[in-house]
Amino acid sequence: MLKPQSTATRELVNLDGLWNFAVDSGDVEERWKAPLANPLEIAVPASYNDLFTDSAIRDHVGWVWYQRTVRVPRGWAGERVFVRVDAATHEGKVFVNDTLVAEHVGGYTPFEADVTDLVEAGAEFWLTIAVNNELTNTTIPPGTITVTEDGRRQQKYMHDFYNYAGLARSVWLYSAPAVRVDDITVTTDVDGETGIVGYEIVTTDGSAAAEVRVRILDAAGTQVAEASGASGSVRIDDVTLWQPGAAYLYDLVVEVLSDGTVVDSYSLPIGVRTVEVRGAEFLINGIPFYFTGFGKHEDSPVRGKGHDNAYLVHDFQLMDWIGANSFRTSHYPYAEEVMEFADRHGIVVIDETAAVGLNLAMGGGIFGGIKQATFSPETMNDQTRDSHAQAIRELIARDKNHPSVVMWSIANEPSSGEPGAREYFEPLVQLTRELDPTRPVTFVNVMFANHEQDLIADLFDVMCLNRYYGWYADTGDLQSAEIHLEAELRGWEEKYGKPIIMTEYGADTMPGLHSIFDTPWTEEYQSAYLDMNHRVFDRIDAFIGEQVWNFADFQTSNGVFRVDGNKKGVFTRDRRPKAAAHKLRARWTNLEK
Ligand code: BDP
Repeated sequence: MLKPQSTATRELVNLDGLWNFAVDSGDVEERWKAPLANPLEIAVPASYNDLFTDSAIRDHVGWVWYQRTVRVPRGWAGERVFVRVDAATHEGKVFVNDTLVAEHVGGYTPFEADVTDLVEAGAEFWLTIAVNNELTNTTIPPGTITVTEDGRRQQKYMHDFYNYAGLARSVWLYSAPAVRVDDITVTTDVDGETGIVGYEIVTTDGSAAAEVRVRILDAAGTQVAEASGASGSVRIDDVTLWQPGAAYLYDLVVEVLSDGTVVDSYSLPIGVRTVEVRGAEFLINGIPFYFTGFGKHEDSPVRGKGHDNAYLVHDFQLMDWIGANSFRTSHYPYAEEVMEFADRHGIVVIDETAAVGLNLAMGGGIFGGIKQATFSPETMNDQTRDSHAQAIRELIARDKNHPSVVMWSIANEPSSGEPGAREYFEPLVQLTRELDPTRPVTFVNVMFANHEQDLIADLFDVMCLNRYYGWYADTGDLQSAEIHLEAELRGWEEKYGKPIIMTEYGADTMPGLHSIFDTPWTEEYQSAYLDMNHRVFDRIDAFIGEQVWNFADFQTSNGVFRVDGNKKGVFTRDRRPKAAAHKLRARWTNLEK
């Protein structure tokens, strides 16, 4: 799915700003048909939860309403007009005046509607977006809604981060010609000094009367290749590769011509690079790559998951400062601006779906809840898997052309040692490979499904493990933790012989708390914990990467287990370094792998 852009044939209006807002109380029917009564004002983009002082809004389970007027630019007569929502978490309905124009389930991927027939160039219309935050056993991520004794609906979920909701990314109005580029898929390869760019263009012109022309421009804007036809491949002599830490982007300019005139043009930044898993190595452009960096979150004070370009720039600056060359989009697809930034700055991304919390074993075990089978007709079932398949389709459709994305992660910490896991995952792995045969596929394995218990790891290319020896196990005893961690990693290495990445390891740390002993929560303990992990990683040959949990402290669901959120950040929630940040910087800026 193409991100809207302004080109010679397309125009773009950003609809961010202050909108009217109301929580659905169930007492007004067809709310979109009139201006919201007594609305609040709300910022878009932002999660709505932390903006207001009313806990009834923060804890609301169900629909909320966003509304504003939009004027269609007067020059758009004769063009197709679209409303595009970058994300509505977790379900969205879009209304133009009285008409429902789009519905979408899945909180972290975009959707759009062609509203041409309902609007007029130069005139205003009412745009209403209803957003629902409910998670059930058939949504991705899953959750359950319970009703308290006094009748309040409560949302429960099996993931750690707070269930922020609303319009956390931009909303757009854009114009495009009727005959236009609808989709582009690019794959790249390298032959000596020559780059090979394979492309497939889908146009809206069913009759295929229009011609397609493709040109590649280098970073200076000089044309280096051209071709015609909706699919094919072109060669770039003396290619400059996209490399980790040394990004280089070409522009793939796609033009649709009708009777020799350009009727649409779209320009896609592309990077030429290869990715391959060979033995226990992860090769980017044929060179073994060692991942350093973090599992991140889209999370900041007040905005919740609201995309913010200031945090975007600052977070990447901090990653650069600390020597991180990569991150995982734990635990959902991030804003497209983040992916484009990674492309431009040579940061490597493991791109994850929102399939987090497919795990009822953990809830039953640790938190004392009722033990339920994760995979069963009443819990994660065929419908859950259908939603999961859709989440994979939409992630790949959106992110397939980003050179920074080197691997798909289709789930975080599912209950992969439970009966039914293999039946659930096998078709999803197959689907991912069909949709994108060029990138390795992984899932992120939970501590309770080690190499002896896990039932699905062999389906994947890279073993991504989350391990908390010294935190959730062997708490405060780093000597035992070191022995147990090494024993397990050797077990994985011997059993599968595939590359291993530690995608999560971390210790909650209260900034300012100190001790001369191995005392959990102190800044010294976080550093000692990381050192212990690193000693072990450096002893394992199949080890190809380390991503600390987490880049920054982040907000979690209500409950007694966290004090104001998860404190495993190497940076605080407002991005100040804890002592461990300096430790990591010393390691990662000197790492020879
Ligand atoms: C892992 C999860 C992650 C949590 C982390 C933790 O993947 O989302 O935040 O543990 O407990 O299980 O800190």
